[in-house]
Order: sequence, then structure tokens, then C-alpha cells
Amino acid sequence: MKLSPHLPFGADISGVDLRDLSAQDGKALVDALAEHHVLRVRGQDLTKAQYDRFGRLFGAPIDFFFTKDLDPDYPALITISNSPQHDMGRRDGASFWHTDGSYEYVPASTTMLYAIEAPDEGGETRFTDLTAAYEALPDALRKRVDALDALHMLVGGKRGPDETPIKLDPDATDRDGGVRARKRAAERPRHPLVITHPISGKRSLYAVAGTPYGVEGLEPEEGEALLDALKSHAVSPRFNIAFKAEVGDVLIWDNLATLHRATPIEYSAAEGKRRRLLRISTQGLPPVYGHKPPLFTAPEGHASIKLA
Ligand SMILES: O=C(O)CCC(=O)C(=O)O
Ligand SMILES: [Fe+2]
Repeated sequence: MKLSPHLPFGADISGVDLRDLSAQDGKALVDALAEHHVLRVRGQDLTKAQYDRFGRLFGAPIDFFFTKDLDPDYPALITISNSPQHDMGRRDGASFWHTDGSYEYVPASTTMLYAIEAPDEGGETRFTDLTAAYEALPDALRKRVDALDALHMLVGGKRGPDETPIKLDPDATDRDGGVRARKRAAERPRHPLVITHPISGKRSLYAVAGTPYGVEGLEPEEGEALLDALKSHAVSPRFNIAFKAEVGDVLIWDNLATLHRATPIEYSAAEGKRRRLLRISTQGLPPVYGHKPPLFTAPEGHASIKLA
């Protein structure tokens, strides 16, 4: 297995077959993700069952509320596609800076995309390094945010002019009768603005874009100003890198140390323009680190819908 680091962060992995991964190589990938934040494992040829099994090395698959996009046989697999037939509500829905699942009490820690089809041009996913962004904060601001929690919701988070506007309709009744979506939209989790990574031990800003709408204990305007400042610092190009999942690649990112965004794309079924990926997003610690305390917990009595 060969790891080729990129600058300023992220790495390509080659010389490994995920169909037949040793426990040692599995742990090496989990550790490499904690160190490099983004891994692109090149040249795979996986069945859905093999991909599903690989994904679980990183944690427990989330229960995604867009039930229409779930694979009927493998509900941990979520289809991302630019087909004109694809659900309108999902079109370019990820073209804004965010951390997956930060609107939930127990957010996603790892997400991966396995590319089945990739367009000739475009289709990159852009990442920003929240560990580097945290370390680059002026001392006084770092100390201030160390002690603060942000408030999140599904349709929170201010979008910049180059980001897709919020167009989720959490009441849409065509998705699981709206049950999961309404449940998600009603959650108001509070997450620290700074977290310590359970595997790398490094401190990072956490989910400073996408879903935060306020800061606990601060007046709304003051909280919003702080969130604006943290977001514009964190997404600055010096902390950015883009990766494109080419056919056969598995692009994996650490939601505990990055923000990411999709690139807006033309919706087309034409040759050379199609983009189709199978997404797995997991929460909790990778089983090899299952002995560590959880970073996020749901409030008592909160019933989470679990995937098999
Ligand atoms: O389509 C992409 O490049 C990224 C989509 C995304 O944000 C996600 O799958 O969590
Ligand atoms: Fe995402």
C-alpha cells in the first residue's frame, strides 16, 4: 500500500485492493485518514456488498433522511448523481461549505464516495483543513473559541454568494412520509466550536459552516459575527484542496477535521458528463478504536433511527 501526500493536505493511496483488505491495512487506512484528513483510494472494483463492508471499518452507517436516494439492498449506500432524473431537491444540494450531519446530535465522523461514473470535466470535491485553520487563529481568538459551543440546525448556517441557497424542504412528504426529515429538522444540537480528534489527538475547529446559526451564551448578532469570522478564516484558499473521484476511486474524508463542498455541475445523462457516486457516511468511532469514549452523544431519551 502506497501513500502519496498532497499539499497542503490529503493523500492518494494506491497498491491496495479493498475487496481483500487485511486487518493491518484497514487500521493503516483509518490512521492515515486521521493524519491526512482526506484519502483518495485509487482504482477499485467493488460490489455493493464489498463497499458496504469496507465503509463499516470507519464507523456505523448513518440513517440518512433522503430515503429516496438509499440503495434498496444496501441502505448504507446513498446515490449521488447528476442525472436529470435525480431528485430535484438534491440538485447541487452540497455546493456549500459544510460538515456532514452537524445538524444531528451524533454527526457523521467519516464520509466516502465511490465513483461509478465521473464526468470528463468538473465534479471535484473541495476540502478545507480545520486543524490548520485552528492552529492559524490568533492566540486570543483561539482561546475564546476553545470555550464556546455553537448551535446547529438543518437549515442553519449563512450561505455565501457562491454557495447554493438553502432549498431543503424538511416537510417534503415524499421522503419516508417526511418522518425522518421532520425529526432531523427539529433537532437543535449544540456542538463545541473546537474538538480534539479522538484518533490524532489534534485540536480543530468543528462545523464552522453549513449548519451553525448561533453561539451558546452570545447575543444573536455577536454569535453570527463570530461564526462569519471563523468561516471566512477557515475556508480561505490557503487551507483548501480539491480532489476528484475518478471512476474506481474511493474518496474518503474526516468530518472531524474538514469542511467540504461539492462543485456545481450540469445535470446531464450525456456521455462524458455523467457523475454517479455511492456515498457511505458513518458515525461514531471506527471499530478498531471502539474502546475510546464517544465524541458526541445524543440526549437521554432521544430515539435515533438505526440502520441494520
Ligand atoms: O458531491 C460531492 O462532491 C460532495 C457531496 C457531499 O457533500 C457529501 O456527499 O457529503
Ligand atoms: Fe457533504
